[in-house]
Amino acid sequence: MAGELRPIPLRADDALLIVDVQSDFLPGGSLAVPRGDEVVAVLNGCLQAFRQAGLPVVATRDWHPPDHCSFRPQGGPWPPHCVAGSAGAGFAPGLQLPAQALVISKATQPQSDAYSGFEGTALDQRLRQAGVGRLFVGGLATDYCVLNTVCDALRLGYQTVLLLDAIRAVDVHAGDGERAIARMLQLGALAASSQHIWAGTA
Ligand code: VGL
Ligand code: ZN
Repeated sequence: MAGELRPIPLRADDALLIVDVQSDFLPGGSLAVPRGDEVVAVLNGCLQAFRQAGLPVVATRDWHPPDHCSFRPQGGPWPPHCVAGSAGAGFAPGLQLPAQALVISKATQPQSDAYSGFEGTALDQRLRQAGVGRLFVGGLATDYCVLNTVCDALRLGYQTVLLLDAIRAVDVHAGDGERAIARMLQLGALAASSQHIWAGTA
């Protein structure tokens, strides 16, 4: 993929979208994503480039009530995780989110889950208000919330750059992460490495 090797100059309509980089999804957390902690340093590099370019940053977070339908005691598939206001729901320690970052909480109601940051939130509206046309996406987990967020972004007409070094998969079934990446690229996401983001003007 030659496109991965070219530097990508940031544009005035770019935003960085960080998906669910929360303590419960890191090793030691209640729904740990293998090597999930490795995205923090990579995303900090991206945050620096976006800060330098004066471009917006959005962070989504899973923000569940204690009796959320996705939790095993309620018959859902997951161990309880990211309960609103709990330590595990906090952004990863070390993630250098700017004070002005837009935080989008999702899946906040007991009876419905939402893997996409666009589902049941004002994310699309807020991005349009800010004149955002292209999204650089990283975070957790590749095969759930990153996949669903990227699919919605593409459907809603955003150019979408998937930062391959800034995502990690749960891999409930071996290969889930790789299949999710293939699906996102097939739908039109562009693959890139955080190293190719260039904060200079085009
Ligand atoms: C996620 C499973 C359950 C995610 C959220 O952020 O990818 N995965 N809730
Ligand atoms: Zn969840």
